[in-house]
Amino acid sequence: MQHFLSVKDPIDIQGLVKEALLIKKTPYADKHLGKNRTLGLLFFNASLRTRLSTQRAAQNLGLESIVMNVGQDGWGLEFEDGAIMNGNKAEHIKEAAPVIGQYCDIVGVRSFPGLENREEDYSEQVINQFVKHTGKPILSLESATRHPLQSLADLITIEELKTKPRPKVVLTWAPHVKALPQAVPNSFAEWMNQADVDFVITHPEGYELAPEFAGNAKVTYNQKEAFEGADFIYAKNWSSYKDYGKIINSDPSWMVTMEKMKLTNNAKFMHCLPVRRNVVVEDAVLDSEHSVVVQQAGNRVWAAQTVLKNLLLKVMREESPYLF
Ligand code: AN0
Ligand code: CP
Repeated sequence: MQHFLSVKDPIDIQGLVKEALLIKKTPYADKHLGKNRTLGLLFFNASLRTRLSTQRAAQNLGLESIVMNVGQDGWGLEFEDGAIMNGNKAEHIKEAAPVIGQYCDIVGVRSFPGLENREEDYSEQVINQFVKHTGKPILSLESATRHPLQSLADLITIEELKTKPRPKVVLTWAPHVKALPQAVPNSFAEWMNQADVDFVITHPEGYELAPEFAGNAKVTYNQKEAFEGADFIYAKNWSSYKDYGKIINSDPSWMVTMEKMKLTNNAKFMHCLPVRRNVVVEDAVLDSEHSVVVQQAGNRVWAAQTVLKNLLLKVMREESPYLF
């Protein structure tokens, strides 16, 4: 694995999940792997889980981490090639990224989409420019269109909790007060389409995900029908891809309720968090045995640790091929 940006980077996702479950059992087995190495974590947006779980994962590997809220504390960064920088952007990515690359062995980047220009967001300009100019492995901490560390943690959670070889997994759109990215559902769909699950997506009309992410998943506008016999319900809000970045429907009847959970096969309720109670999902579900959101967030450590270990091994192999 050269970088970790999408489901396409790991060679074998089932192997990665197995490795993560082993690391969860023996978290300090690789405590010396990261000696004298540094992970940089750059945040253009807020975070609780990604920031803390990735730092904890680094710590378990003996890696130092340095964290910067670049969106808040750094110089305004320019990403356009050939820009005349007479506005409010003080520094170009062409200098900033290789400078950061000299301080770090691996660099994590969180950068949400602007939700105004679909082509620009889906070109993944920000994370791709870090890939191009940093000279070090790049770890996505949620980019404009994907959140692969979340999806790996989700797959680990499904693997731990499934009660049959091929569970029914339902991704359901749910209401929200703000226009949110498609990154989490895109990524979840991309990973589920590669996993051994019966995958169904349900949302109101107009919330279709980009075809390259929805893939061959079954899609239905009938939420209740989707819930029938489900083993996992994964709720998430997203803004429209078609009418880009817009809230075209915030129908509260799409909230996940206990009544709807009764249609399922005693399903586990999943959400990447943060979640707005009684908007996305009602208290009764989050406070019930159905909810596995805390365990799911816990698995972010093992997802990050597994990916960091693989990136670190790749760096070490390249530096000293005779050692391997
Ligand atoms: C973000 C999103 O929907 O992409 C981050 C989720 C991990 N959520 C919010 O902004 C509420
Ligand atoms: N799920 C997730 O990525 O949470 P944070 O935004 O708090 O990092």
